[in-house]
Amino acid sequence: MDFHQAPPRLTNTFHSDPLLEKTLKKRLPPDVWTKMSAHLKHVGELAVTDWLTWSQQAERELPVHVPFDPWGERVDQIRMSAGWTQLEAAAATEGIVATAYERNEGEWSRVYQAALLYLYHPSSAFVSCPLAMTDGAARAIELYGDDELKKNAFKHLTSRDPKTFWTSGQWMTEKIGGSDVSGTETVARKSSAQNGFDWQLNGVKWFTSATTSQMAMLLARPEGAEMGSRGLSLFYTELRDPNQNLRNIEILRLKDKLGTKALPTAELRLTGTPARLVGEMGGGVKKISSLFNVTRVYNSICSLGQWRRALDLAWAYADVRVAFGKKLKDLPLHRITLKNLETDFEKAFELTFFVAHLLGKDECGTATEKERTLLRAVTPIAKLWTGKKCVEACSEVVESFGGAGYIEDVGVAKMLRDAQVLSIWEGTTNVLSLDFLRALEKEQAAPVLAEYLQTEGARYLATPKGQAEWQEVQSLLAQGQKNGRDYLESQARRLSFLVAELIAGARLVS
Ligand code: MFK
Repeated sequence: MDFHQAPPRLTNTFHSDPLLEKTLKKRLPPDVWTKMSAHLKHVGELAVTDWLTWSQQAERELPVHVPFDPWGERVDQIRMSAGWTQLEAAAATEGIVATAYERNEGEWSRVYQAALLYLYHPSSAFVSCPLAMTDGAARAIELYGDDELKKNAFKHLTSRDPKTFWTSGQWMTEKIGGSDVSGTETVARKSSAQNGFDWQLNGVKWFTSATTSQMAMLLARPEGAEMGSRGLSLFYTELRDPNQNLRNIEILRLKDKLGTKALPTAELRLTGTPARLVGEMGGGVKKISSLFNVTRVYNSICSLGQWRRALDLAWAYADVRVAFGKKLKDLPLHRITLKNLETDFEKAFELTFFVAHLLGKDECGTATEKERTLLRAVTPIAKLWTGKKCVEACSEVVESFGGAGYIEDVGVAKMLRDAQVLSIWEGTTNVLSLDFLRALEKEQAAPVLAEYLQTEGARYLATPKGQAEWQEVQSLLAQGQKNGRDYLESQARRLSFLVAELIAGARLVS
């Protein structure tokens, strides 16, 4: 009889994840954990049933750009699958963004949200991307928006009702630069409109993820403003009029990407697009950093979720695949290979949920000055470390399936392609390493990190690994002082990785 391989099967991803329960139960107040765990069980079930089905549909029925109607009228529609739409609605219903702003769990609200997102992301076909920008936009409005934005857009972004829920885009990248936005060519011209949208934008935005969103936050240079990034301001626009026609925006094309194919990423031309200024004129990069610091936390959580799913599949396969007379999970080298990925995963988990808690404390006003500095410094290193490690883990998981891993319809090859974006968007590994240096220099984060490690992390620093990492950090900083800025920059990635390992190690043994 023909041999048929049993496929790897997923079960409720809350129940199959003892680390999630163990870690959060240890750290959270019992009443918060009781409420949260009931919700997470429900969400863990959705992740292997409806959400999985919808995400598979969204991956099969990819976005289509329809530039013209049959009669030559420019329409610029993006057709999305029903699966994508259902996943967006589910995100609203489960409160994936709302949880962070209702703040019913006080400073733990972001941890609650992080756990929801962690379970949602791997079955979301990257609807998690618009959610990240939606959340970031809500934060930027909370900090800088006027009453109108707070009364209107903010309510939509944080709604639990799919009918009123909006997602937001974040348009920074232009042809001239993605990491370096100083050359931004989009120009904002004052208009005489009386409805608050008293600016018109002209320019091309080169990568705009989730172009189906209802609104966007973007950078543009008001006419006459200085060149360089200091001359940029933050703007808000609503993409469509009440008839669902784009407001002076042309969709030039959808991007043909390595992964995240279900996510509509487009090039846009703005041709007098009506916009509102957010906050005072100028300081656009500073203002939008409140948005991208949130999306960077999302990126860490989604890296973690993606990594967990890859490992779940690898273990499930190791449980059904037999080679050399044993299940793969009983082959010592196979087993240790997967276990090593779990060790790094535990560290990434600790680091990510630590950042989520700091963010929640900051937003609820319970963070101390030192905790705010820690948040500023740890956000970029958590993002860069989890993003990079997730790619490594997904690659290893593809290999753990042998030749089957390389075959498209098995599904893990897609996970590797998708993972690659996690170390690129929202700041590449190098850009974030330099952002970590920015935090050390501008916010004087080094003594705060040192104090944290020497107190909360004392047990880890006493281990040979912790000691070696700490000594190397001190030596790099000392050499940086001696050899100058270029040297320090050349070591920024190493420094960031070491500090990520140190904080994660400290959390793991605390
Ligand atoms: C699944 C998860 C989903 C994730 C969603 C994905 C959707 C992706 C779609 C995208 O939009 S991807 C594009 C994202 N683009 C980036 O992340 C930009 C990457 N480049 C950087 O981060 C550069 O470092 C930066 C653009 C910020 C450099 O700009 P500048 O103007 O040359 O930096 P400068 O002069 O050092 O900083 C200007 C101000 O911002 C300073 O404040 P002051 O005005 O008070 O002096 C900085 O301190 C502040 N600043 C910069 N980065 C900051 C920050 N403040 C807080 N946090 C930060 N991270």
